[in-house]
Amino acid sequence: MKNVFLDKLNLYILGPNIIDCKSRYNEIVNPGTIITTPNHPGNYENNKICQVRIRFSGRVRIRFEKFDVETASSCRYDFLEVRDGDSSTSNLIGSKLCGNTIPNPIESSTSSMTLIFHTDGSVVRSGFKIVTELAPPSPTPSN
Ligand SMILES: [Ca+2]
Repeated sequence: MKNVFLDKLNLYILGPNIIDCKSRYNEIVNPGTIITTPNHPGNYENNKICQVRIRFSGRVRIRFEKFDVETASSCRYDFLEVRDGDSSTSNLIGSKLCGNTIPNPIESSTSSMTLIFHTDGSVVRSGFKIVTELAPPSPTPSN
């Protein structure tokens, strides 16, 4: 399996990158870096705010390989936020993510993306495993 091989290769070269739960938060600059929640595939911990910034030479795409985050309406307990830029206040892409359905890949509009993972005081799951990729350039608008 080509993807399995590449993932293993990247894991070997770059190492897994665990989303950082205390500031100053990590920054990822190498496409192919894998990001997981702490202790994945074991459960994450309660009461954490974790964050990582991804900054590439072009647009960022994240692809979810594993995703299991406490399910709640409006994802009000545990959630992952994907922000379109280099900070936790950049525009949110889509809505907060939770539950156990693998989300579709997400792309940034510029060369950076920020992930924020938040957990509340009870119920933990195995979290996520994300592969970072360089997205193709945006199609030029036609007019
Ligand atoms: Ca929880």
